[in-house]
Amino acid sequence: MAPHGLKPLWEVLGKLVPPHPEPQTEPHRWAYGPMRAFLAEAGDLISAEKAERRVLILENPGLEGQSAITGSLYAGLQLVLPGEVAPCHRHAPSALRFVLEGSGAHTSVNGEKVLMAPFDLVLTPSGLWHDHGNLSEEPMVWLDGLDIPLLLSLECGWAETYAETVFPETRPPGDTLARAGRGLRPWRPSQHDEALGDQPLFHYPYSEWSVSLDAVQAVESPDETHGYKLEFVNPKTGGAVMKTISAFAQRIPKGFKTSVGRSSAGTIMVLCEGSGVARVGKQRFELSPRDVFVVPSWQELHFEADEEMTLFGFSDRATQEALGLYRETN
Ligand code: 1HN
Repeated sequence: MAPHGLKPLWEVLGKLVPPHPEPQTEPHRWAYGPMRAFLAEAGDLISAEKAERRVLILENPGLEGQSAITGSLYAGLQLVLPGEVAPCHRHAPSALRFVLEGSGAHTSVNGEKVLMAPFDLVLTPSGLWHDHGNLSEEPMVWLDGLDIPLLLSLECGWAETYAETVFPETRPPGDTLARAGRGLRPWRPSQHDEALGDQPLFHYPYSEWSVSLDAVQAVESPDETHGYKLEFVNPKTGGAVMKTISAFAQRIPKGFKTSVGRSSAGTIMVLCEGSGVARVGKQRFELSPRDVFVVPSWQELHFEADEEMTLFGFSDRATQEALGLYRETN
């Protein structure tokens, strides 16, 4: 049969439709120090402009050769040195940046510069023009998260480069946050706002999201499974920050041990501040600030905070929710 393009289902049925998720994705932790050293070496070898994006891919050991950190998501560590530009392009995949080091470099989204500081979340949603630049004096390092493996599986991606290196400035820096952040929106959306579709906000600064965590922590006792956990939302839809990717902030108080939880969303997490242990399936990760780790779908996760832990995470939960597939237990 094989030469005729036919295969017996009964030999693979159990693998195709397992009773619960059986991800190829493995629990894994990338310690920041070694990653940063390799990235610095890349900085000596190639410019951001020549590379187009100077990035080290965080490839999951269970997904070798796939440039994927989970079945549906890609992650990479990007370096933009002082004075550099990463040229303008746009593409079907949606991207988020989570800043790990440096202050004052920018991503420009459709000509609006977002000035970045440590632990800021910045979005470049599907189809919007974006370039990066660093007019500060320090190297800038961030974690990129994109839905590339998802789009590859759908075989629906596309990309274009812009005719110039940098998109012309359309709005002053900080404009997106002023117009669509802090619970406000324009009474009458401008043409510019409309060009952004369902994505009015690109910037979720740490100076704002950490205050929200502090506030809930001050009045509530921690959830057994999650400690304190807040989801970043798109103010226009009230839903996940992007159509395919969800993002959240989490706090585990000093000395707290969470009970075991699991969800169907493959999740990438970053420890921002504090220290402690994340147990993911059979793995035990001792975490230092800026370490990245992955929690594959349906793997048990729990935390033990030695010092108060502040974490950031993103996942394909938005995709799964949109398709009615998301599940969690605790
Ligand atoms: C991309 O556009 C960026 O804009 C980073 O910084 C990583 C990986 C694959 C495809 C596009 C960026 C990317 C990417």
